[in-house]
Amino acid sequence: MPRSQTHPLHRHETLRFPKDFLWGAATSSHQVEGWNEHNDWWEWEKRVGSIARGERSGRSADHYHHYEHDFDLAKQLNLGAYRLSLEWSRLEPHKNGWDRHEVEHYQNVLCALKARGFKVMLTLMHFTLPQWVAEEGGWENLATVKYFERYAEFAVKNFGPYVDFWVTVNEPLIAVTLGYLRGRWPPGKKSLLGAFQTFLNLTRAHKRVYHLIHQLLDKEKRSAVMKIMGVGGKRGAVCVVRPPRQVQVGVAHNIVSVSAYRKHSLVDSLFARLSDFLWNHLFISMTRRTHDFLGVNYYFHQRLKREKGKFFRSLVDVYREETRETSDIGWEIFPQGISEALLDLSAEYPKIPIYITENGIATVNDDKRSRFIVSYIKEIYHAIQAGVDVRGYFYWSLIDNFEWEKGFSPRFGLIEIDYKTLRRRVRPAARVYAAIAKENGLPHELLRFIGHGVAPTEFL
Ligand code: IFM
Repeated sequence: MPRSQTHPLHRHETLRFPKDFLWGAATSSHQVEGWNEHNDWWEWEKRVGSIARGERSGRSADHYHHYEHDFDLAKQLNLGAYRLSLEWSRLEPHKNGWDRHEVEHYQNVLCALKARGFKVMLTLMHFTLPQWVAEEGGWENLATVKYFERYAEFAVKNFGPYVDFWVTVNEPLIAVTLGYLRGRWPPGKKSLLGAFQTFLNLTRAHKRVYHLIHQLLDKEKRSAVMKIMGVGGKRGAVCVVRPPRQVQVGVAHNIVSVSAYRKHSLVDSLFARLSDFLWNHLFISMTRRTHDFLGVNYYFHQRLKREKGKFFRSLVDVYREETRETSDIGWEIFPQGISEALLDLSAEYPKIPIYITENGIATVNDDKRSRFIVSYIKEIYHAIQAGVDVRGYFYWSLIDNFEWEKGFSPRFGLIEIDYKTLRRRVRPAARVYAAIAKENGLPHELLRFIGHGVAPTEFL
């Protein structure tokens, strides 16, 4: 259907999203908490040349101590959902050595979210592993799947009732590619075999933990878990927790919109299809029937071109159209890619609801961030109008954070962190996003500005 029929932009209306659509933001433990001394990244950061400018995560945004303030700010921005990750290495810093103090910390964090009325999406593994797991071979080792299951069970028993959505693993293919093919992330390998084993073990881990969470939390079982936690008793009284009616488990999958660099080249098209299959579909099809929702982390649009003698590089290297705007870290801004990716996913998995578990931009230019937010959300609106069942959007990230090997300079946050003073400052683009969340849609006034190169922030 032509867009003009479905989206009457000329009618000066808000482009409304479905009722109950979730507007949220996301973070991950290692990137914001500070002092995650017991994980593999902490060790990795000590190596010369591993992180830009020799930076280390250190105290980061010290979210560990500022979480209440950060959640207050998220609330002021009208957000209704929050995605965060547990740091496994805090909970189990040594093999079988669970840390009760950290359990209490995360209970307080989750309680603080619930007390402010947020829907909670909790990720179990957002790239980092406890150092002891890494020393035993990390994801290449089949035993890690068992350790991960044990940790997941511990998490469900201690945090179950606070959680609305469980994400088992964040971006499994990024972990495989950067850690085992490119050697840029821990464990710093370039090994096809290692990549393959890691990929298989991540699929196993997801599947097992999916079933485990359902076994422990599906209605008929969960009273036992609630009892263990004492919800409704002393601890439960601190924040009233009403466990979700239905437990929902999925992954946060890095989805790439892929096209051929040379439109009429059959070889480029074949490469694009293969790359699309590997990036977007392989993991989901190997873990079929273990996704209550599809979590989509969307950042990349790739144009692929085959280069002679470089089979693998041809599958992953990106060719940009020089004229396109990019973020501060060179990622192309290509809003229509997100609607294309959503349409494609929904055609393949029509019955599974989708949450955008991450989408955001690294920039110090907040006009650009505002236009980014409006234009990507507008594309999501188009996808919904075309029938895609998208139920939520989590901007990455609530606050500035440690961007892995790129260190602290990429600024993704709705809220700026001054790393010297730890002061928080709400960026203008956050106000744009807050207006969208408040309206549950895109007010026409905001739409007028994108496309004219004028910042919506001027309007607000
Ligand atoms: O910061 C990361 C996050 O950890 C995973 N998804 C992509 C983000 C931006 O690179």
